[in-house]
Amino acid sequence: KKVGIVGVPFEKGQTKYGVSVAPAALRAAGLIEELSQIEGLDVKDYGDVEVVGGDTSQMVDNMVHLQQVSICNKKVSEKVSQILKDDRVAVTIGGDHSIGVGTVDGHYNTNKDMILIWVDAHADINTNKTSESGSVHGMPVALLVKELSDYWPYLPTMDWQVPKFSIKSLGYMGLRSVDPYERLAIEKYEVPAFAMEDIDEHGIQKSINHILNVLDPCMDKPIHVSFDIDSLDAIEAPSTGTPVRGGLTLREAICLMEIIYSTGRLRAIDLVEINPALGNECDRRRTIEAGLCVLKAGLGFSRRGTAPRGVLDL
Ligand code: DIR
Ligand code: MN
Ligand code: MN
Ligand code: MN
Repeated sequence: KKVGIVGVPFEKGQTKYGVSVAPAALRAAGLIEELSQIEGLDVKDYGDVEVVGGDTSQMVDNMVHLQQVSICNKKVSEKVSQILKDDRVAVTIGGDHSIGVGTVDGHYNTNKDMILIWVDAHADINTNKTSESGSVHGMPVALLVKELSDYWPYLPTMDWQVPKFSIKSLGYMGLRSVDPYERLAIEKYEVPAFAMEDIDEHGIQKSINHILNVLDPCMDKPIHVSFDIDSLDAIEAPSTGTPVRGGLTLREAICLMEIIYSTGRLRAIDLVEINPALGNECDRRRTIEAGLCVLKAGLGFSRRGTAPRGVLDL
């Protein structure tokens, strides 16, 4: 089992300072060492994608820092493709969620039959016409899916990215803050979406298994998980830009990642929106630790340790 790690210190997809510090903060917290301790896992650190400036004038209505987002995502896409071609699971550490454009584009270019699980409090499927914030981190899914390409104006500098990924290969987990037009898109395309009350009703295992079954009934497609740390409850992950209470527990998130890992087809993980500049030292540590737990669960770490298996005779 082999994994490649790349950091993307990018924060122009939203407005708060600090989410660009997350790759360094996770490395300082022992990211590479912790993952290397997973039995049989070969870890290669690809370093960080270089983030440069760009034209800051608003080129497209209600779409802030489009050029910087575009320049960065092109590099992210190429890097993710390279890691996958090196036969490694691609783990991308953000940065804000606008980098999901690059990670999914890079994965799609390598595996055309990939499916995408978006784990998030938010649906991130606004266009510049439906967004109330103008922040691109609320738009990556809408940029990626071909079914919504007609709803965008021409986006200068984004020519490298042609939306080819189908919304039929997308599923959501953890939703609880969805904007009206986002809901419209989810309903129109019948995207399998498990909001928090659905997860309450069915439990985390049945919920994720249902999504996997809908998107990939033959159980042979490569899986991409784009994990926004704000899918977790704000108590579990306070250091994030747009926290929403009432989210996943860390145990549910670990269970979710373990189930996806156990398919043997998890090929890419994004971990985004950790903002070490928000909150106090305790908040910061808790959030980073939660992120590490999520990654480890997705890469084969077993919580069981040497504990015996609980057997239930029925
Ligand atoms: C909101 C918030 N739906 C927007 N999105 C966030 O700006 O489009 N995504 N925070 O992670
Ligand atoms: Mn997000
Ligand atoms: Mn979010
Ligand atoms: Mn959103």
